[in-house]
Amino acid sequence: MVATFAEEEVERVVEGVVERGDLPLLGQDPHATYRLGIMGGTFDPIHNGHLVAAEQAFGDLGLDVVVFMPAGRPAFKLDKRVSSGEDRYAMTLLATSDNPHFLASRFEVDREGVTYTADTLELMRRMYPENVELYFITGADAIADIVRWRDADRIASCARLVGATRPGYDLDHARTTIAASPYPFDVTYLEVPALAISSSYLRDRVMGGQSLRYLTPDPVSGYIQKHGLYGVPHGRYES
Ligand code: DND
Repeated sequence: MVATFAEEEVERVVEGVVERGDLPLLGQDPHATYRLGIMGGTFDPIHNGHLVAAEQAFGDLGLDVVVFMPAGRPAFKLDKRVSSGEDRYAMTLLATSDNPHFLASRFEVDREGVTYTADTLELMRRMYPENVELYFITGADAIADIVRWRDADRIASCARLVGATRPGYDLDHARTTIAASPYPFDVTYLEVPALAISSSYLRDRVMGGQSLRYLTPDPVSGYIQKHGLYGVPHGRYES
């Protein structure tokens, strides 16, 4: 693995994680293998498409747990208006709280500066023992792009990838792009029930005063209303 963080930096991060307790404790039995899923996203807001993709990965790959990790300052959205990390983390926590094998993590939200996936995965790879395998879950669209993400070679050396189908995205394109890449990506592709939902669609509905029911868990809709996110029309409070 190409390491970029000094040992002291990794130790400092581990201390923070232990203090917050929001990453799972895995790897205790040296004779067992553990599988940790990481679902990275902007989650602005989180929706049922994200949840279904993660649940499918959990079942199909025999994961022990899936950690939802809202991006702190997403590298690729620096020019866009994104809700605060606190709001996106709170919505992620609400959306995942009733599923015993889902966790929401502040790992990226609490990190200063731009949050790159390669940094997250290197830190996690170095925090967990070797018997904990990391699986980074993304939509198929993101899989095709990943070769252009910062330090894609470091991503390939730290984690396996899980590419979930997403309506409108062609798996062949993702497969060809990955096969042509010089980096040793290990990708498992998953067929996920097609949910043609996107965060931008949800934001547009909120702006238009339309319900989010059945698109995202109700507590997330309630949070959006209470906190006036995405231009919720004033004077209304309903899910
Ligand atoms: P998005 O903004 O696409 O997340 O970010 C996905 C992850 O990529 C984050 O962890 C970013 O930090 C990382 N990233 C992107 C670009 C560059 C770099 C890192 C870098 O380090 O250089 P969304 O909240 O929009 O979506 C989250 C995931 O869910 C995505 O993988 C998306 O494809 C997927 N998704 C669906 N999957 C199945 N059915 C649906 C979906 N809607 C979104 N309906």
